[in-house]
Amino acid sequence: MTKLTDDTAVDVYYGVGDGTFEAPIVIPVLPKMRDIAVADLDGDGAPDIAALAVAGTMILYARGRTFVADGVYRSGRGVTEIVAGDVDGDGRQDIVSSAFNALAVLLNQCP
Ligand SMILES: [Ca+2]
Ligand SMILES: [Ca+2]
Repeated sequence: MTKLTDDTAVDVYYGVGDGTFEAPIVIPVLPKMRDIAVADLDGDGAPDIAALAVAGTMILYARGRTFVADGVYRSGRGVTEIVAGDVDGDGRQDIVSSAFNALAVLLNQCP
């Protein structure tokens, strides 16, 4: 489970299994973050994070109980929201973000 703390970090709360959560893991992201999407982007079964910020979309892959950044992709001016879904029907989760007057589509190329 994730929650935006401010515009520079994402908090991840792992569930204990009884309706409560462990202390959050704080993950620094690009400044002026606007939205996040959670999906398994590399197909390993663990949910990853795509964080949309003014400077672009930052991909963070889950590795155990931490997240590893793997690049920033341009997303357009005036970004607002981001979602994950299989846009091209190949079985891999893609990313779509909205900006002032455009959509950015990141087609997942993970093998
Ligand atoms: Ca994953
Ligand atoms: Ca896809």
